[in-house]
Amino acid sequence: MVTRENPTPDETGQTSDTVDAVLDVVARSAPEIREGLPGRRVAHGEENPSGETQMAADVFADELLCERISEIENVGVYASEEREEGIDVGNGLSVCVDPLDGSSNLKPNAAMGTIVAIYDDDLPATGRDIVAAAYVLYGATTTMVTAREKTDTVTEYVIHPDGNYQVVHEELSLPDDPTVYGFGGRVPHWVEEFREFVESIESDPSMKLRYGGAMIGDVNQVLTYGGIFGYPTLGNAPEGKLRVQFEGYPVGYIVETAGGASSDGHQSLLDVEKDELHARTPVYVGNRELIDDLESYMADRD
Ligand code: P6P
Repeated sequence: MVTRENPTPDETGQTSDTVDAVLDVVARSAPEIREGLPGRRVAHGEENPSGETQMAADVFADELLCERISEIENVGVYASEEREEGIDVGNGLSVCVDPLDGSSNLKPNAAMGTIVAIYDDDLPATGRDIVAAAYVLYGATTTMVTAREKTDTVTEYVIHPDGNYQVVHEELSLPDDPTVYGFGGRVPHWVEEFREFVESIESDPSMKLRYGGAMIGDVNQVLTYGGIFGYPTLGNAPEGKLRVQFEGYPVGYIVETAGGASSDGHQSLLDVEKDELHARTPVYVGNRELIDDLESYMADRD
C-alpha cells in the first residue's frame, strides 16, 4: 500500500481544482497517445502485473501520462495497470490509470480507451473513495466521458487533434429502453446461472449483441444505446478478468452517475472491497432493470 504523508486536500476547492487538472492533462494527451499508436503495435517483451503481454503502446501511454499527472499539484500517488506499485509523487489524491485499455485491439485497429479513476484515499482505495472517473475512447473520433462527485453528472467531450476539447453532451444518461449487450470470457467458462441470464437477454428481440473486446468501446455502446456490458465470473476464474481499481470502480462510477447500475453479481461495484492494487472482480454495468435481473439469477449461485 502506498500511503500519503499529509491529509488529503479539502473536499471542495483543492480537490475540484486537482480533478480539473488531471482531466485536462488526460484530454490534451489523448491525441498524442493516438498519434503514438502506429509503430507501437508490437509486443514490448514484458508482462504487466496482471500477467498480460505489454504492447509498446501500453508502455508509451503509461510513461507519458505518468510524467504529466505526477507534476500536478495535490496529486499524491500515480498508479497504473502497467506498474506493480503506485508511485508516491507528492501529497494529495491517488490517480489510477489504465493507460491503454484493450491494447489487444491495436492489431485489428479496433476501439481502445484510456481509463482514469481519482480517489481521495490511499491505495488500494474503494469505489466510495472515488471523486472523479473518466475514460477516453479512441474510436472513429476521440471522445472523453467524465463523471465527477462535485456535479454528480456525466459529461461527454470531443477531443480535437490539437488537444482542444469541447462538451458535446451534458448530463449524459442511459436511455430508458436498453438495446445492446456484450459479455466477455469464453462461453464454456460461463457459470450456469450467468448462462441462463444471457439466454433471457438473447430471447428479447429488442436486444442486439455488441462486443468489441475493449471494455471502453463496449461500455460506451451501453451509455449510448442502453443495455448491459459484463466481464463475468468464470468457472475457471471466479473473479473474472477486469481489475477493480483501474476498470471496475471507474466504469461502475460513471454508469451509476449516468443513472444506470453496476454490480459484481451481488452488490454495486463501488461496494466491492479488495486489499490488493491489481485485484480483479466480475464487472456488470448497464440499465438498472438488467442489473437487477442479473443479480436475481446470480443469487441462485449462493
Ligand atoms: P477478452 C482488454 O484487455 C480488457 O481488459 C477489457 O478492455 C476487455 O473488456 C477485456 O479485457 C477483453 O477480454 O477475454 O475478450 O480478450
